Amino acid sequence: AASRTVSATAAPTAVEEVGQGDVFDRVASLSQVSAVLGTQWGDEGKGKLVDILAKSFDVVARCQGGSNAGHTIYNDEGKKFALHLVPSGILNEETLCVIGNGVVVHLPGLFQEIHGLESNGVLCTGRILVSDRAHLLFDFHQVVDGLREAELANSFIGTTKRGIGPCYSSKVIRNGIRVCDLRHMDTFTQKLEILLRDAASRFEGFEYTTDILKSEVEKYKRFAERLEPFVADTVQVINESILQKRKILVEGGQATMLDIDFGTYPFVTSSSPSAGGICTGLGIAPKNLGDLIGVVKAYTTRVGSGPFPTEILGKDGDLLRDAGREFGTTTGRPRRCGWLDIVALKYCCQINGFSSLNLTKLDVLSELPEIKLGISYRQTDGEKLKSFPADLSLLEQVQVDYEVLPGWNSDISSIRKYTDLPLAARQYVERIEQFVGVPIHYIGVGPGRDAIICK
Ligand code: 2SA
Ligand code: GDP
Ligand code: MG
Repeated sequence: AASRTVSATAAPTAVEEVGQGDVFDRVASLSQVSAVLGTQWGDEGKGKLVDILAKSFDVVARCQGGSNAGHTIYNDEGKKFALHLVPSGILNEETLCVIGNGVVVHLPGLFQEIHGLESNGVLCTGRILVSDRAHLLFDFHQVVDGLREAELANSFIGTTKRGIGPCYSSKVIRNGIRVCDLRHMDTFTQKLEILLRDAASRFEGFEYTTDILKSEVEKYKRFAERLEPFVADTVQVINESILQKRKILVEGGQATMLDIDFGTYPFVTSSSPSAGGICTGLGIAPKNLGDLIGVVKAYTTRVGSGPFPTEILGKDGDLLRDAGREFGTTTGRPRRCGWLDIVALKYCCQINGFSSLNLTKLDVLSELPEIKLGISYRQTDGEKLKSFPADLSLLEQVQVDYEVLPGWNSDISSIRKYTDLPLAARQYVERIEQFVGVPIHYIGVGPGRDAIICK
């Protein structure tokens, strides 16, 4: 492919009132229970949209995942916050933040995050609730995550090593420890001993002694006390809020292509980042779900291993990574970059039934002379695939058909009205809408809170 020049985007600026009226009008009309979900392989910019929408919601809730998530948001002064477990509504003082039953909670990480926020003037106590049904993720889960990855050698998944898979494994095999277990330290100790012994018998490199158990239990006795004011029956809180007509925004972590069922298994995370995870991870009945907003990056990134049909390898991929500052929010890993994959996006829209989309990082494409959309997959014999394949050996070999669109060659980061976007940028947006059949209501043109266009 021809080499392209792309440059870094402007740093976020403070909120400008100009042009924001449209955003607030649109946001105010969202359903009582709405959700923001990732549509690709994560890092689409979910955190930014949740932070913007939070102003119009009473509650922001996470339903799955854990501190593998990295959601980057900026306050009005342009100060950056990277959130992992704390919902992205936390910068809006009026918002109650809920960590639902479907989330796996690493308490040392949660307290560190809360400390970081509070030392930056963001009040957390009394504003964050943690489900008593959520599973606890221990340091040993993180060790096991690393040992499993090492054991996989060249076929490693590329996890964040935050212990996510091992913790959900405990949950599903039914020997996990939940937040409510912190109220019974005797049974907590017995349960933890079983988990640690189990890990030691499975992994040669895993050390277990009674002293290790004792010190972990002592640590958790202190955590239990600290956590108590945050613990709640969030299923009750959420459903009571629904009855009281309070507005609830669900914040997805990761994305559908990393979903344990729908993603590129086994190169996925261990939870359900798609629509189903909202119901199972918070106890919200399907009939109460309203607007589901899918967040789509204007190109694709993926961090970790696994097939990526529209990946741009070499120098051009590096240029896109630099322009979009595509490095992991949690691990700092460089993200793999590629063109927008319409086949995967259509599959994702089918699964989630989005009411609208937020196209993000359109500004990052500004200096490309031409932009490609991956519109269909062909097998090696030339036959077109009808849907996104389950079989990775097939997916790894597909040839992608591209539609090539002209670039717009101008900086769009300060544009706030859809009609002010260059024609080629609007054509790109509208072509995506045509392909997927879901309207794009929001367009991101920069990382700052104000850098959003309503369509
Ligand atoms: P895990 O740790 O078991 O959930 O990893 C399994 C796969 O899921 C991917 N995954 C992610 N992909 C993108 N972003 C994520 N969050 C961080 C971020 C990632 C980071 O915001 O940048 O900092 O590296 C995230 N979390 C999990 C992971 O890469 C594996 O492919
Ligand atoms: P999330 O995990 O989906 O919340 O996304 P991340 O925070 O991991 O990664 C998205 C990155 O893109 C963050 O650094 C955001 O600040 C940034 N970002 C979000 N929207 C835009 C946008 O429209 N333009 C640009 N240039 N950056 C954006
Ligand atoms: Mg992220």
